[in-house]
Amino acid sequence: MFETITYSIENEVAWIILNRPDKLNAFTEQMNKEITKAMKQASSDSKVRSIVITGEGRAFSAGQDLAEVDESMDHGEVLRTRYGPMMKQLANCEKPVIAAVNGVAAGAGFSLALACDFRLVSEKASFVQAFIHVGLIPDSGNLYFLPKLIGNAKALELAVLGEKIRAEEAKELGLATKVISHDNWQAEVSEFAERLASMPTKAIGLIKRSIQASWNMNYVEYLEQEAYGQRIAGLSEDHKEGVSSFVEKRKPTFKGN
Ligand code: T3D
Repeated sequence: MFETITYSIENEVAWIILNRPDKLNAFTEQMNKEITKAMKQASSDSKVRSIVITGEGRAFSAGQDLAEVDESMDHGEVLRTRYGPMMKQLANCEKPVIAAVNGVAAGAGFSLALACDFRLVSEKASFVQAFIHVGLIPDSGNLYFLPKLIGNAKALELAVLGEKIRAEEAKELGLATKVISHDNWQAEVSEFAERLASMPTKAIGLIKRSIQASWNMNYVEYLEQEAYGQRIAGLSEDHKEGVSSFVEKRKPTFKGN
């Protein structure tokens, strides 16, 4: 069904694995489309409660496949028709999305990791704003997320200088949720993703929406948005289960509804 990625579900976690390891999982048009389709599938599948995006081999993704780039390319159109739909599909996802950054994340590969909700970073991983080295600006939402995460000055520094950021520095900057040693990589990523998959899925979606909404609202508008979100969360089965389990002094079993 997919050629440039693999897609599988295990323990309510959807795994989207970028699968062009000999090209460091660089994006082709087909790969953009397949990631968009896989994200759509995972978002709408009720059996999926968290999503992991990672790379096969030694890289997360080296960004746009430069072998595909030629002078006739309208870069604005490429963003509108290929990267934009992929990033919007990710932004619209109500489930938690983890970038499991197993190796280098460069150019639009860095952007993809930034658009996820969590970044689990291997001790072998690195981030590169490679765009400047090919005379482009960071794209695919990169400069939308990066200043919010690490501040304007540092975002500008990374974007202009294009230097490689190693895992520990990424953690210090606030880019990484957690740095994971190579030996424990698969086990810790699975454990984190499964932990998210066992949480109140609707509340997580509403937390994502609330944070997104807060960027475009004043405080009073936000309080109304919050009341709307809390009403929906308060109607969920997981809310009932959370309260009952507390009163009954037992561990809750959340089912995502
Ligand atoms: O129109 C638009 O606007 C499109 C959107 C663009 C967004 C972008 O992403 S622009 C930025 C594109 N990406 C880059 O410029 C990164 C290019 N790659 C690198 O700088 C380095 O490869 C890395 C820093 C990522 C990793 O370095 P290293 O030393 O670990 O690996 P390497 O030896 O450079 O690469 C290994 C192989 O992967 C190599 O192929 P070979 O020689 O073994 O056959 C290399 O050519 C290939 N590769 C790496 N990156 C890309 C790539 N092939 C195609 N496209 C790549 N981006």
